[in-house]
Amino acid sequence: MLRYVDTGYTPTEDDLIAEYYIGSSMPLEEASEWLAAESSIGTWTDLSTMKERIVKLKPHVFYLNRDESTIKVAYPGDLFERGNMPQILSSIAGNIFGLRAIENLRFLDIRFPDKIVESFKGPRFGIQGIRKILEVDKRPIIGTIIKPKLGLNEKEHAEVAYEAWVGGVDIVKDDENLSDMVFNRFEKRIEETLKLRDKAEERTGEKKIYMPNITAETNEMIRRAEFVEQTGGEYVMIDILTAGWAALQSFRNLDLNLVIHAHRAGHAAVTRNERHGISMLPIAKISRVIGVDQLHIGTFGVGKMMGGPEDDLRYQEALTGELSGLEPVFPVASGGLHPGLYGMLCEIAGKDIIIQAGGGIHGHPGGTMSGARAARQAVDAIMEGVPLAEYAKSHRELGEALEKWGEGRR
Ligand code: CAP
Ligand code: MG
Repeated sequence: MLRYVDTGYTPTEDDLIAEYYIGSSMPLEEASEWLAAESSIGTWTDLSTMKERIVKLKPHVFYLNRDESTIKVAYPGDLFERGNMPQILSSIAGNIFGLRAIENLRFLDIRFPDKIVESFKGPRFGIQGIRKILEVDKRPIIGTIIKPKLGLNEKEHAEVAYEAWVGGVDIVKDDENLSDMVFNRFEKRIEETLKLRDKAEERTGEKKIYMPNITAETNEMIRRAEFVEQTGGEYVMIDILTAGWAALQSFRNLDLNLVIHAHRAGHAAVTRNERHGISMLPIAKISRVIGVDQLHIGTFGVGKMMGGPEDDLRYQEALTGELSGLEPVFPVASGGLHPGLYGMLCEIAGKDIIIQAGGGIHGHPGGTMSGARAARQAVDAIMEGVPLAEYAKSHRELGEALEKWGEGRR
């Protein structure tokens, strides 16, 4: 029987390395053999069809940590089709999740070899490209999600966006479940909202961005993106996990002149259980390799959604650290944020982030425009190094926000 565990093996630069947690009643070595075979060239028994040439393609389980029950597998690059993310994931994150020999399996991390990364597009704009479009150098980018999530008609949606822009936010985005609805048609919403974006730019003298959610069946998604581009939009948003990796790749491969904002709705179905599924870390790297420009990674433990600061800092590093020379992806913090949390957030995550708040802007006692002012004032206070409570004494809207929601401190 072919053996895959070989702790004396040194991975080459052409190997793809995947790290897993294995929960099995079998000894770790034995479970690793099952995993390595099923994710590459083998199956549950030896084969009469196996050839010496094929054996050269076998992966090596070169690292085993018995205390933590984790392993690292080096897969020869030729096991993977270039530029085909579904094929890569069908191998290293496919059947192995259903093996009877392994009750729990978590795909923890990935290292792509340069040759595979080069076969994908990677981010077209990245942090620098986005800062250039927005003409915002150093401060965090301020965003809002139109709320309620669903229900506003096209004109109401555009008006709420306008108030947010005029109040001081840079970016307005659709919610992840808003697409082409009976009460809010996609094309009309884009037209109305971009019209008011132009008006907001004129009124404020600042660059303003609208991120329409184009998530749909792939060809329809492409058609919607083209409509956005023709109507003068510069950005689109895609729910990358519900749309799927192939759809995202098809979209990115078109090389449209549109920034891609990636929403990760549904990720927790695979990321949440610490003993099973796929960690957000490989999801962040895969998204970057395919080529999103912005990605939701969580609120570093200060907002409404799961995820603590240590984890989110690792996802941030996956988006912005060295990865085969790819542009860094802008990390997006969103979910339950309000101006009173911005200080704590920037202390943890720094200022190279996009901070989004839906409820934390449209729930302001003075309405959306006041909420946007409060958000901008909080960011100004952070940039000037003034404590939020201090700044609020001379900035009414921030004061009202702090009064309603309080200030989070570390
Ligand atoms: C935020 C948000 C985002 C979440 C998703 C929402 O709204 O638009 O979808 O941030 O979580 O609907 O909850 P609020 P994550 O500001 O009103 O909470 O970013 O962690 O993927
Ligand atoms: Mg949302």
